[in-house]
Amino acid sequence: MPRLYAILDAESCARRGVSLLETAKAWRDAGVTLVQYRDKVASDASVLENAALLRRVFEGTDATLILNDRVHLFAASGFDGVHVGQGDDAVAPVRAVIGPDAVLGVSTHNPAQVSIADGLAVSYVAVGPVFATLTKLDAEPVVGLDGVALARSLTRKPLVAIGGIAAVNASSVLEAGADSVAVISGLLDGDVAAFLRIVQE
Ligand code: TZP
Ligand code: MG
Repeated sequence: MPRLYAILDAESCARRGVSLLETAKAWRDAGVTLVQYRDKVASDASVLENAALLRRVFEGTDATLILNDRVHLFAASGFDGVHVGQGDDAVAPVRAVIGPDAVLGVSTHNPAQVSIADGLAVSYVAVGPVFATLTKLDAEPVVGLDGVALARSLTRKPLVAIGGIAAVNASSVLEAGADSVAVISGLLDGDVAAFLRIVQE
């Protein structure tokens, strides 16, 4: 699994006045190979429209494209997988909808949720928020680096850490046991190429 899991969050882009597609192109050009498209507010039609444009941006690369929620749009999106949270559809029915080969990720926020996710048909387990974040206003309490290490001890599935991760702390998160760092603000407010270099060191 790539060490950088870039989350292209429509609201975060809009808040900064940057274009979703131009951001995607910059990430592609920098060598990002795992991208989640997250859009909590747009209509299904506009999510599908953006999904098609994003597919085109990454055409010819080996990038993996993941849709946040909107499981019902998975087939039409042409993406490689979906990511669901604890409050979203339960994992088993999602797996049934998307099929055995699609990537499926689930968010967890505490050890009990990690252990449960470990026994489910998910491709990876996300844990967080690791650090405080302004991106998700309803985020659960921070789990810290200790929470990442504990999650690591509870699952052998690929572990993705999320929440408040930036170039300055990404290495510590990987050292705590994460296979990959999922990042929203840290990529929009920083240098993507530099971020990639840091996590690949
Ligand atoms: N889930 C837990 S924290 C978070 C999500 C979606 C937001 C992460 O955003 P950022 O800007 O990388 O802290
Ligand atoms: Mg969700």
